[in-house]
This record gives sequence, C-alpha cells and structure tokens, in this order.
Amino acid sequence: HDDKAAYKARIKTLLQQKNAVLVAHYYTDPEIQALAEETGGCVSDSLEMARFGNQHPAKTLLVAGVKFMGETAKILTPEKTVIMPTLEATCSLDLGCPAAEFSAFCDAHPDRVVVVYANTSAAVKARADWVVTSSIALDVVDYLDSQGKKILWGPDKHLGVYVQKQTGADMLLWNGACIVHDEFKAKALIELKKQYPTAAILVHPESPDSVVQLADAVGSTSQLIKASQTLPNDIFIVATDRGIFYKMQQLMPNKTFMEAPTGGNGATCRSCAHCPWMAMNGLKAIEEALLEPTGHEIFVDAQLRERALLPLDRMLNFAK
Ligand code: CIZ
Ligand code: SF4
Repeated sequence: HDDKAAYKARIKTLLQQKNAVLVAHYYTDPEIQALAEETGGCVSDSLEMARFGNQHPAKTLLVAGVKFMGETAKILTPEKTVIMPTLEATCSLDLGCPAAEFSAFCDAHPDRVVVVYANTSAAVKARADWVVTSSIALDVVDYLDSQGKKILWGPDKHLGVYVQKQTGADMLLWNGACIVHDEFKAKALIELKKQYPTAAILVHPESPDSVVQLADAVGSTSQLIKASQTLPNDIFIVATDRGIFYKMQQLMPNKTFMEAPTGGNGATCRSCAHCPWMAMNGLKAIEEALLEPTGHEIFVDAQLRERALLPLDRMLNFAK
C-alpha cells in the first residue's frame, strides 16, 4: 500500500512538471481510474476520452487504455505529445482486422458505406467513411439507413448483429470479436439470474447475441453506468469488463454489482471479464512513460492521419 501511495505521489508531481493529463478508460484498474480523477484527468469511454483530450489544454496526453485510444488522440491532436503506459496494449478487434485485408473486403463491395468501430488501427480508420463507438453506433447506422445506404461493418460481429437487428439496416459484417465479451455465456447467466431473480442484467453489445437477448439494458460503458443509476434494481449482473465496477460502485454505493458468468464454471478462464491489455496500464508503467517518453510515444503517419481524421471528425460532429 505504501509503495502504491509513493508511486501515486511521484506520478502526481510528474504530471504537473510535464504539463500532462491522465486520460483513463473505464476498463483500467480501479487505482488508475482513481488516479485520473484525483489529478484532474478523466475517466470515460473511448468517445469521451477523445473529446476530453481534444479540449484539454495540457501539452501531453497520457492515455491509459489500449493502443487505438492513443492513436485516436494523436489523430485528433497531432500538436500534442501522446504517450501510453505501454504500446503493447492492443485489442483483439484491432488485431483481428488487418488493414490490407479489410481494405480488400471494402474494395470488393464498393456499393457499401464503410463504418468501423473505434477499436481499430489508424490505417483501418483511414479506409472508412465513418468511425463509431458503441455509444453512437445505433444512431449513425440508423441515420445512414434512413439515407438508403447499405453498410459494410467492421470489425466486431456481435456489435454488428446487435446494430443490424435494432436498425434493420442492410449490413455486411467483418468477422471480429472482443476476447473479453465473447466469453459471456447465456446458459450460465440464466442460472445466475434464477439465484438473483430481482437483479437487472446489463450487457455490452460486444457480447454474443444470446447474452444480449437476456439483458434489461444493452449499451456502451457510459450507457450501462447510466442504467445502473436509473433502473430501480438493487442488484446488477454486468456483462462487460469488470473495470466498470469502479465507477458503478462509486456512483451507487448501496447497490450490488456482480460479474456475468464467463466460460465453464468461472474457474477455467484466466482473464475472464477483464481485458488483459487494459490490465497492462499499471502505476509503474505510468511513471516510466512520464519519466522517459521514448518507447511510450504514439506516432501516426501524416498521410494516414489526414485520412483517418475525416471519419473521426464525422463521428464527433454527429455526436454533438
Ligand atoms: O470494449 C471496449 O474497448 C470499449 C467499450 C471501448 C469504448 O468504446 O469505450
Ligand atoms: Fe478490445 Fe475487448 Fe479489450 Fe475492449 S475489452 S480493448 S474490445 S479486447
């Protein structure tokens, strides 16, 4: 504990010395989210992280999350230095959607508007017409559908199926998945709900359709946090990364939050309900990035940046 307090004190000083601000995702470990709050940074979903970094006056953005979040920050604010605790923190959706193959898929379907999830590389964003996060995916696809557009969607197939079902839009899906949400199991969830019949089930739409169908509320991280505040239930079973419990418990200290069940009996999965890449954002790595940015800094090729900025700006303007 003392060790952690010492880390935190040094990081606070470094943030001030370097004119840096800590921007953390809801899925990072609780102590990282607390540190972001205590230092005037922000804790949020990827859309709000992008907005916050864009508007904050600090010269350096320290992004605690996964690589696409750092890249998005750099694309939006190239004049700022963007550093991350580790550049190794990737995402299975990003890994499962290589730019060359995705681009060939788009080329094969030129009649479709390309909509990609924010969880993608700068190169994939550069090939897209629209970028969306889970908080505005439904609204954007609804809008495109109302314009008579057919959609090519990537990379998350579960989110794609959810959006398709909700909007009725014509969507062709890339076959990607989040290794965390893909693990939630409907059968075990039904059993758990029998034990806690008054619980409300909250589900992130990166989860399989069978799990989404059991939900009382489906939505992005911010939308699920809101649901935990507005639904009258005292118990919540939550199908998303357990990092989100930090914020839910902070806002609703008298409610009970439980993890939705993952593969097998819950004992078989090493990193169930917590993203192994988000977990790389520790105090030590944060201090290292502030002390010596080399090897922690995000760079995006200038041409790529220019092209990736278009669909990102479209998203930010749409969300206003
Ligand atoms: O699963 C993720 O990585 C999410 C939910 C990102 C986001 O949009 O905040
Ligand atoms: Fe990617 Fe899933 Fe981790 Fe989010 S939780 S960063 S979608 S692997």
